[in-house]
Amino acid sequence: MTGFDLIVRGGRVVTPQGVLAADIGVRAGRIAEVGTLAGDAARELDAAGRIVLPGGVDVHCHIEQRSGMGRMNADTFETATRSALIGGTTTTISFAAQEKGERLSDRVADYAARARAGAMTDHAFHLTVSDPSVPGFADDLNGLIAAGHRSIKLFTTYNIALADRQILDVMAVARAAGALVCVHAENDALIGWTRDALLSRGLTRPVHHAVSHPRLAEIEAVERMIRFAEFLGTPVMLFHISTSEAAEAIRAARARGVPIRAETCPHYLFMTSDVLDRPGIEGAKWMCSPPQRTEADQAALWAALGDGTLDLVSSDHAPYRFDASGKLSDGPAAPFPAIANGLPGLETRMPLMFDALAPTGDAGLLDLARLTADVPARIYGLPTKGRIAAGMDADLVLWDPDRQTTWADDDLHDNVGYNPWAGRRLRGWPVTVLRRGKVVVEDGTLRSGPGEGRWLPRDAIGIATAPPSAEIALLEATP
Ligand code: DUC
Ligand code: ZN
Ligand code: ZN
Repeated sequence: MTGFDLIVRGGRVVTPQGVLAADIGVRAGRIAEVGTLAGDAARELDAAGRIVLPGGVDVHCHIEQRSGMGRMNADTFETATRSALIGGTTTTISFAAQEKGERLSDRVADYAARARAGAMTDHAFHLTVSDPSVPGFADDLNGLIAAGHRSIKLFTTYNIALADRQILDVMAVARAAGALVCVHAENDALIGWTRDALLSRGLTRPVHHAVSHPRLAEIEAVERMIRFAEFLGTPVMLFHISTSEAAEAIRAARARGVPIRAETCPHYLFMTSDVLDRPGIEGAKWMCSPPQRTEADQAALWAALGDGTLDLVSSDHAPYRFDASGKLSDGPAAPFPAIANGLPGLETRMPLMFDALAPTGDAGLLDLARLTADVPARIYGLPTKGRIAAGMDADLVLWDPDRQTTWADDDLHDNVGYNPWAGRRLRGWPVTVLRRGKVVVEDGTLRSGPGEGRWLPRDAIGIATAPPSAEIALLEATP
């Protein structure tokens, strides 16, 4: 069969086999063939001079969600996912966040309905568990996992933190049911103690937020979650790693076979905590948890991405406007604990990573596809996403490798109203974006509408369980 719906012709195509001069034939929304294609097509896209990458897969973004501090995101599914598409990301995993006392399945139904109406990206949800004491919780969770929601999010801090015992309970359910447990790992006591010590000394500005999240808070909680994963043999994903010591703990755990995976984010790779040190409350725009760290941490995180200690780069898109609806809801002189945490990142993740990695040649392009699309899709159980290969969804991004941009404060397409990367110069731009073979961004202009994205049920995650500790093995052998 030769006739294609679409041929993307003549690009440098980044495939798992290497960077190829090739055409891509698309049929019924899927990649039918990659190679030199003589056949005809209903439509052709000229990719000469373009680098063709798989659509970005952003597996950690907060969309239309109430935070643990009770603040509503600035973005709806429509505004967040339009900015994702324009930035070269075609698949998102955001959160269905249980609030205390409610059934998780009710909350999932609510998020699913809103995403179905608004999302332009293909999408899935992490199940955020904040209250496992709700009657019937384990049955509810098992039912949701069986229905295709195969990742769970837990916190060790904030007012939605679970106790260690509850974390173990959820990890045990996840192991048996085949789900991945994702953890925001920071020690709550170290943060609370340090925060109160700062406040009692009148140290309340955004720059003090970084001090209030000590490196040891991340290190301790990461080490504890590694031990929990090791004890039960449960696959665990550690979110937004920011310190060299945490990366080192993950490296050691992986070497002894613990089923641990981990991610970092652009704001840890390209920013330091200096971003918080601005006059007045301006630094609030850059406040996130964990906070940005040091240049030495940046180097350690890049090394960890290079040697496979860290698996992927997500955005942790957490959008709040710099006004009374968001960051400044407690006023323009709010102390740092009253300021919502998070930065927008759905639109900026791929261009930042392209700018950093593409100049290093084919190896850099392969790393780029691996860290931003392929590995995220494999880990989270999205078999048709993240790769340019026959049989995969035709989620393709045509990059102009030479186009230079300097970001301004008002040029993103989310609903946040500022760009934390304003002033940054970049080389490389996602000019054309296809989602399942449809052109959804054409030379920077959106050609998609609300509700065109599809929910992606997941049959299995991509990480095997590991043999548990001797004590658990004994328990499992005891009827
Ligand atoms: N930290 C989080 O854990 N989530 C959202 C944003 C942030 O800064
Ligand atoms: Zn987090
Ligand atoms: Zn997050």
